[in-house]
Amino acid sequence: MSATELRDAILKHLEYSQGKDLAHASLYDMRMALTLAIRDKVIEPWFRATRATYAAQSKRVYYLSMEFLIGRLLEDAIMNVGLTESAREAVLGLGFDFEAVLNDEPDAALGNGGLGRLAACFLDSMSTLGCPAYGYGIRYEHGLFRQSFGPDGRQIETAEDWLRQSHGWEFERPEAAFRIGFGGTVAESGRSAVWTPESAVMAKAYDTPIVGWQGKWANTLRLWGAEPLRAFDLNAFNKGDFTGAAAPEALARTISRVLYPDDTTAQGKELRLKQEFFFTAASLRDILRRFASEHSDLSALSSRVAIQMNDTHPAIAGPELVRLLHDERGMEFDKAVETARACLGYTNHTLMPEALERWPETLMAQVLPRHMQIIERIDAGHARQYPSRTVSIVENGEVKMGELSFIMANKVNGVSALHTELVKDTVFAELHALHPDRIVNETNGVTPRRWVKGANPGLAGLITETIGEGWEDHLERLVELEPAIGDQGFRDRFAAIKAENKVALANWIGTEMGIPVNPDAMFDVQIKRFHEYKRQHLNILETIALWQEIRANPDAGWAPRVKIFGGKAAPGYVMAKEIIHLINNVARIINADKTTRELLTVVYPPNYNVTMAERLIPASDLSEQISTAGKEASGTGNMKFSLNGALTIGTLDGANVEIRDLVGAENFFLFGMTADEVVECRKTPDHAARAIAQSKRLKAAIEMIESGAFSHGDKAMYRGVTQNLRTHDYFTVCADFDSYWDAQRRVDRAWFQRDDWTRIAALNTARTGWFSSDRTIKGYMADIWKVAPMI
Ligand code: Z15
Repeated sequence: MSATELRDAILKHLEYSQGKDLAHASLYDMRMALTLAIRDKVIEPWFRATRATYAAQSKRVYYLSMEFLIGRLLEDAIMNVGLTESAREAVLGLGFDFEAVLNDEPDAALGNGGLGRLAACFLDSMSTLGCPAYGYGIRYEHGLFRQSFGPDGRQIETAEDWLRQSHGWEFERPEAAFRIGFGGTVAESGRSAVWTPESAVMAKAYDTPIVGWQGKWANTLRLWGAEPLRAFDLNAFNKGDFTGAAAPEALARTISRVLYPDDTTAQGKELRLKQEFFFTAASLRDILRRFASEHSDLSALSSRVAIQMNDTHPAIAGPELVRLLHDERGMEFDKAVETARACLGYTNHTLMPEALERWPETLMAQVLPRHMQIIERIDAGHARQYPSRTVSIVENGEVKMGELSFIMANKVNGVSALHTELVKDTVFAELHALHPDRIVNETNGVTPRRWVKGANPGLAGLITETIGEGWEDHLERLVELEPAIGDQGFRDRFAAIKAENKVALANWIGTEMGIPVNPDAMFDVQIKRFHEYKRQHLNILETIALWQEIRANPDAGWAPRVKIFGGKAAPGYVMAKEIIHLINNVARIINADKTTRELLTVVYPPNYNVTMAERLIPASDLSEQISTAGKEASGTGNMKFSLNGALTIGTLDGANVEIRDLVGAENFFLFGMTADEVVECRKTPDHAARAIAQSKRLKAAIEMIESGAFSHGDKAMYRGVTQNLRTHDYFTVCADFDSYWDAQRRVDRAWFQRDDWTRIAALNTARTGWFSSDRTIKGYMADIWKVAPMI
């Protein structure tokens, strides 16, 4: 499509979809008109893909996820249908700034962090590979909260409102609606049971087409919105009860109202359980309806249907599918369990006990009485089949969703090599011994379309010039860059692109935050959710220690640094919020110190999201991946940084291990204890006190916080953080501090060998093509789903 044709399409949508002429079009009108014109281009491959799948009666993948952290869609879609140049020209020709039009789109923030972003990268890769697939989730009215900082530096949360404007990408499907019940009673009737729910809502489908690279294939993301069975109680209204008349509506809509803002911590809230059942049950009904339109023999279900449970959030899929097959379709119970298991896969994303979902048996029995019975029967069946087993699904009055998912899945996967081994050795050791072929590894990946080509067009251009076209969907080809890295000319180009990205980021920080930053300084970046295990406090302690040393010894050859933080804390996570507060106040004090101004700046832009990540990562020199070993299941930000030519300082945790193997140990700043050593260390009750006593820098940094230096003299302000470090320090910040400090000084030294730094940065890009989510999805297709690509 030429720029003129696209221009005509935009004008048509301006007029007929937005009801505006060009003279009166707002930025929003232009963005919507462009969105609809691009959406039109996606329809053709979307229909083609759907028809091809039906014609071949192919097995389909159903990816069930509570979260899809998509970000913006427009730029990505334009890139995938190959219209970037035409779109820029057309929009410019109509008198609008192309970047401003793209920036007008709100992020679709229907997720918290890594798990949700992974689901979004998987959608992109499934469409790129021609894997017939549906993403299923919830159409939250409010995505992840917006973060701002109060004048004192505390996190403030406000409701996010992405659906205030029309969405543009989605199609409402009023005909695809299912009634989803809750509560009520169960009546035995012969061999099965009849569940009569006490209340019910409608799940209505909203479809967004997800187009793959070069528009060869498109899949559907189907999100469910909750609606009342009857919108309005006219009787109540006629009696003058206006609030009561609208009550059924408000109640039903609550279910899809808001994303729970917790990442890697489970909140045992009834509404959350209802959300989980709501979208899982609607999706299963949709899947069975689609199957029944093509086949009649339900025992063949698993040859046509692969359902992936993204964490335990959709774990009720096991019992619900058994209920649908047994209670509602008359399949014998054990066969229903077998059939369901043959369809289901379960991805585990964490070993941390606080993230593993458990529901009180009483709550489960109250919200889903029939499912509770089925769960107990599954549990008893497993016990009968494996008499030696000691694990069970229901234990101490709780339903353990991890065990349920494991037992109801035919494959269970971890998300990095290390994590998968730990899954086998720790949380699921006994179940692994009983089912030794069930656990497989699928190391996470990221889509290179969004995270390299879209976010870093300069680097993408250099890659294409050097190794030719076609690397975007064959990212392993990045190794072909390696010979070029020996050329001074290539390295200079690589360095110049990084420098340009840094200037752009420095300008953005200047305008957004009013903080001047030197684009020639090292950009040292830690962006991720705030959690103690991710150890942002280790980073800020090192920052304080560094500041002190620079003041004491200004000419010791410090590498000038800009420390950049980004990320949100769950609103109820007191310790994480205290760390945010601390970082903001350390930044305030350090940035005001004129004597260190040239060498150290701390910036923490509020409201980190996918769009901000796209801005920060291409401009980063150093990637902070400093979690306590054994705690970060994989990490995916770590992969984005490496691909964009940042060097990593990190622990042997999650996918860091695989990154280091690929880029070479000599090109990775390793520090800290291993996962085994962390476990050992905790056996010494005063490990933290000992570490503090042994490290004058750590001691001084903690004491400085305790002196009130960052809290206007208030010595108690950060006691939550400092006391925890001194007495408990489960995440071994203190024990790893000196090792981290030393690694940072190795980073300083490396920074001054600038050409060698560039060489290593380019090696990071060249050697990490394996982290494309295309490789990950090929693994899922071959090992778990047994689905063949259609293109
Ligand atoms: C989440 O974002 C992750 C794990 C969870 O259990 C929950 Cl509830 C949310 C993250 C992991 O922390 C991260 O290491 C991993 O890369 C990501 O999932 C995707 O697998």
